[in-house]
Order: sequence, then structure tokens, then C-alpha cells
Amino acid sequence: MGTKSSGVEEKAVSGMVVEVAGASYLVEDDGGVVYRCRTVSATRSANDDESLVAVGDRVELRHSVSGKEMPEAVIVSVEKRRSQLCRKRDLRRNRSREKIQVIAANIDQLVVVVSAFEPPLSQRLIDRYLVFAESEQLHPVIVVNKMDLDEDGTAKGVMQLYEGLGCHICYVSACERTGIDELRDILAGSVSAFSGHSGVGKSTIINLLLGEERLKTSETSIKTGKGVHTTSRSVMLALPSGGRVIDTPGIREFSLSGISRENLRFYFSEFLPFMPECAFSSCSHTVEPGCAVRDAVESGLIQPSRYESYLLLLESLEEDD
Ligand SMILES: Nc1nc2c(ncn2[C@@H]2O[C@H](COP(=O)(O)OP(=O)(O)OP(=O)(O)O)[C@@H](O)[C@H]2O)c(=O)[nH]1
Ligand SMILES: [Mg+2]
Ligand SMILES: [Zn+2]
Repeated sequence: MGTKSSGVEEKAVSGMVVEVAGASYLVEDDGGVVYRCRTVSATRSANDDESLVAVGDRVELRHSVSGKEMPEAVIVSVEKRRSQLCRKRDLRRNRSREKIQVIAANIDQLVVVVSAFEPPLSQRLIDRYLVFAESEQLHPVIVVNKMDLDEDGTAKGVMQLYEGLGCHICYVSACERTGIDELRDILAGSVSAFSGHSGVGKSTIINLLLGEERLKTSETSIKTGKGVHTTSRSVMLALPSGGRVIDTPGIREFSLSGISRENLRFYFSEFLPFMPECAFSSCSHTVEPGCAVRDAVESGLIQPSRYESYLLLLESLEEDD
């Protein structure tokens, strides 16, 4: 119902956040009208440490003025999220008040994009994402892009470990357009957030899925071997083949949030069958005698690199406390 205030028509509209760039948001209402929302006067009872608004959020708006290019509005409330992709902010780099950055909200799948070569494939990063997906009950998909550069099969070799864990893996070369059809099928019917290091090809792949160059992409820096950050905003896009994808800026680090030291062990799924055999029910699988998880690492039933990831993560969570 519309209310009149100072001669301006104000009506309640509900919609979804489809783009986030700094403190500026684009919200699409259920009829397809897009509003630019610069100010947020939202109230929500949830965690004050978290980003108030993220791409994928369902919000309620007050339409305030008709802007030049699009109507402008104010976000007045944010619905509770059914899921989220978030990470702990590096407060040394970012002076934001929010300790936890919500990268995307209300997603079904987490698409972890890595590249076979340049930037190098990082197992530690994959393990962090897998732990997060497990804790948030998101379906993880690992996209290994730039397979055209994996001439000696190194990346394929590394990924065998994750194949063994039963991960959903999609090998892609955006350059040679291989693996794209398979990925399209995986994405149909779901909301999927793409995340990964800068320069792995997230935007390039999404452009291919869209069939047009909607997103800016860029050359990886040859000098440093590190990706230059090209994408600076998070955008949700509908795919012609079904499903929606969220392109996000590349990350340097994916620091876990919302996971305690005690709970970490439950998010390494291959540890679970051995855990009941540990002598202590509260075994942290580090120094305790009679640890079945450590025995399984020694006998090769659990991959040493995964166990190392567990120890590193445990240490990083310890430092945070
Ligand atoms: N050889 C090769 N290069 C690729 C492939 N896919 C993407 N690239 C190149 O990788 C570079 C980075 O691609 P982007 O799509 O901008 O990477 P991004 O992951 O979106 O990076 P950010 O936006 O910074 O997070 C571009 O120069 C692409 O042309 C591929 O399959 N093979
Ligand atoms: Mg990008
Ligand atoms: Zn143990």
C-alpha cells in the first residue's frame, strides 16, 4: 500500500539484490524493474559482524525518487538468508566494521574455480572451500579451468585426490571451449556462486555460459604470475540455459568464519569413518594416543596433504581465538 510523504509516492517493493559494488546496490523487483539503492537504512536482528546486504539477498525497498537512468530506492529490510558464502575479512587490509564478509546469499552451489596453471592450482584453497561448503551444507563443484595449459597432466594428477573423495569436478578450458556444456548442465536449475583466486577465469567462463561478453575480463599479469583483480563487483546473472550464477571478485585468501576448532574435524568427510575408532571421543587427531585418523594417514587411507590441511586450518583457527 502506498503512503504519501512530502509529495513523493512511497511504495513497498520486494526484490533481490543482483549487484553489489561497494555501498551501492542494484535490486531487481519481482516484475523485473531494477532499482539503484545507495542508502541502506535496514534493520536486521542477525549478526552485526556480517555484511548487512549481499548479492542474492531478498530485500524490501522503499521507492524514493525516480533517478535519471533508473529508479532509486532505499533498502529497509533484509530477509533471513537460507545460506551464505562468507569469509573472515582481513582487517589489516580493510577497515570495515564488519568482520565477516558475505560474498553471496541464498545460494545452492559453491563453484570453486581454480586454474591448472597461472595462477597455480592451490590445494590449500580448495580444502578451505570444501570445509566451508560442508559446514554450510552447500553443494561444492570444483571447476579446473585453463586445462589447455596442463600439457604434462600435473593439474589432472593433483585433482585425482579430489576425484577419490567423490568431489564434483568439471575440467574446463574457456579458451578451447571444452567442458562448458557439462558445466552448463551442473548449473541449470540452481543458484551458484563462482569464487576463487583472481585470474583463474571466472568471468571468462560466465561470459561463455551467457553467450556474450557481459563481464570484463583481463590478462593475467605475466610479470608476477599473479592475477590482476579485474572484477570489482558481485553480479548475479540468469543463464539462458537455466539457473543463475554469481560472479564475484577474486580473493587473495579464503579465511574460514563460523567454524570452531572443535567442529573442524567433522568437515573433513573422509575422516568420519575412522573417528569412532579413536581412543578418545574428543580426539583432535593431533597428539592423542590411539588416534585412528593418524593411523589412517600413516597407512595411506587418508591422503597426507588433506591431513596437513586439517592441521594448518586447526592452527589458523587457534590463532584467531
Ligand atoms: N590459457 C587460458 N587462459 C584463460 C582461460 N580462461 C581464461 N583465461 C585467461 O585468464 C585471464 C583472466 O580471466 P578472468 O576471466 O578475467 O579471470 P577472473 O577469475 O574473472 O579474475 P578476477 O575478476 O580478477 O577475479 C584472461 O586473460 C583470460 O583470457 C583458459 O581456459 N585458458
Ligand atoms: Mg572476474
Ligand atoms: Zn583421532
